[in-house]
Amino acid sequence: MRAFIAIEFPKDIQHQLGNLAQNLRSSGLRGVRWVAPENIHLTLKFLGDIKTESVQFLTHHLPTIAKAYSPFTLHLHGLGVFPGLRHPRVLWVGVVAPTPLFDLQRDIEALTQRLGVPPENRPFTPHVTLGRIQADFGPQDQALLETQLQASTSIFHMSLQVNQVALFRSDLFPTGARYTLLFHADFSE
Ligand code: 2AM
Repeated sequence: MRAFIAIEFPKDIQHQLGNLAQNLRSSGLRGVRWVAPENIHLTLKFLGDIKTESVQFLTHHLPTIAKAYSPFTLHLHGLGVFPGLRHPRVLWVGVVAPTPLFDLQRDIEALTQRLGVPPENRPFTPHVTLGRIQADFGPQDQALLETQLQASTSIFHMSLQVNQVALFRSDLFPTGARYTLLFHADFSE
């Protein structure tokens, strides 16, 4: 099954981020495949296709990793694009995170390497994907996006408390991906 490890977002944050995407859409930005609000999350590790035994391994080991952490706060602030404004592919909301998020991601990376999941070849850059740029994204959209990115640092700021990490299954459909929560692994209180 196709799976990934992520920080699940509360409904109200997903809703606010969905509204943010809706505002960008209403400003006339076209050529973006928007992430459905209920799918908005922070990816820690994309696993690709994994076996049922690997899910069992994660069910056993992820809680041990999670227990070593205490709850922390994430701040969501500003918009950006990967890999850069000249050829944007992913439109994201920035994440300002404390050191434990990076430690957690590193621990998860080490755990999943034991399953044979290939390591990331780029440093972890926490972000929340809002939309993916499509082939019909034109020069007008490019100009509009540039303006929106410049304005974005002052338009919103959200915070959320993180106290668990989750394994999700991802099923791909012509209408888009559907994510199913497999389990949460809780931090220590
Ligand atoms: P993203 O948040 O950086 O876009 C679930 O599919 C998540 O896994 C996506 O939100 C995406 O993270 C990440 N993902 C999907 N396909 C991927 C791939 N081929 N390589 C790396 N990460 C991927």
